[in-house]
Amino acid sequence: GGTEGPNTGVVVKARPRTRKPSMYKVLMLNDDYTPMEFVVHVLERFFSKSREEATRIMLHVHRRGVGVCGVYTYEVAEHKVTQVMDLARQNQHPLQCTIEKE
Ligand code: TYC
Repeated sequence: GGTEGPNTGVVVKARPRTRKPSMYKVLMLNDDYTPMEFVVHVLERFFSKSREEATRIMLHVHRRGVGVCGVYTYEVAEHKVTQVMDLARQNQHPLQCTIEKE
């Protein structure tokens, strides 16, 4: 603050502390029917992954059952899930996506 001690004429700006938002993982779940190429497309389109990274994540989910697509604030994570589920439904794929707090 600028009010304590002898007045130096120096004004020190208050720096209000901000809170970091909670972050949320968007998880992709494996299933037996969604084509691998569709999952790669989803990861490229909605999670801005390169073809190589998207393929790596898809294969991880295929082998392990679940994988992280990305980490976002709640609103963004929720929007990603909605976009993925909408496109999957339109294409009649059972692909499931969910959110988990970090
Ligand atoms: N297991 C699917 C198949 O063999 C591929 C797949 C991968 C599906 C990842 C969903 O999140 C998924 N066609």
